[in-house]
Amino acid sequence: MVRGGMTKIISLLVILIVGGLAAWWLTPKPLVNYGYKVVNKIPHDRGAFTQGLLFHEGFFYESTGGYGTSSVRKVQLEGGVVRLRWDLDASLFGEGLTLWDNQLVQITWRSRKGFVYDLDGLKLAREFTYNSEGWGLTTNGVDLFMSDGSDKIYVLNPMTFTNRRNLEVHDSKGPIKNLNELEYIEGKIWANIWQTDDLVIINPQNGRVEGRLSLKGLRSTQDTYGGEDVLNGIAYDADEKRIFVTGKRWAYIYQIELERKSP
Ligand SMILES: [Ca+2]
Repeated sequence: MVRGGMTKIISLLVILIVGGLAAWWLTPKPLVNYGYKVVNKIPHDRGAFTQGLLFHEGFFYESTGGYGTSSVRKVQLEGGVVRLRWDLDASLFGEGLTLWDNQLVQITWRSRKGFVYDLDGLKLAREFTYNSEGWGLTTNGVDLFMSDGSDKIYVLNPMTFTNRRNLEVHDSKGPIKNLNELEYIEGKIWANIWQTDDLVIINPQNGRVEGRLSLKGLRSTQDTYGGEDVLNGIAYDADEKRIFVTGKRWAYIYQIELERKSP
């Protein structure tokens, strides 16, 4: 009898613990709000209408937009000197940029045309097409993630550029639209929200926004900027865990550290 009673109690405890863990696991975690601290700033070409930014082995690689001003660039960290530059045809508007298998992949805004460059010398290796506007681009090394200004992130095969699945980016209040430049950082997708000072941190499995970073005040501390010259451009140095952000025609690329605000 005693043994039977103990078994029942243990069973009940196991059910309670497993149930509690399941409930905890399934309940959406509250969104974490972050502020920032500037720890370094690097000069940035005021002619660069930044649409894509990444960091690799001591250099930034940058895609710039505008008709007649679109390019892909290799930019030195020290002093922000542009070391290599490939200009796009004036009919094309450069957008997101990522590095996959030692090649740079660049998309364009409305022409549904993308380009692959050899990292060495920024030589054009091949072109590809896709079926949406192109805004931001990043990778986790397995998939490409592409935004188009909506709340969707297209998950693409990096070799064929065909669609594997879509993420619908949302928080507890609904869809998050205007997703722009992207960066894959420590298992999450970071995205600029066009025309705002906010970045969102997205779960790449389900599209849920898990964090929001306000960069309010970052650009007002520097030169004045035109209406289009919004925050855009996130790069991550995975080796030294450095986060860099900039904007279109901004005077600086900022290295920042996050400060958790709430909860
Ligand atoms: Ca980026």
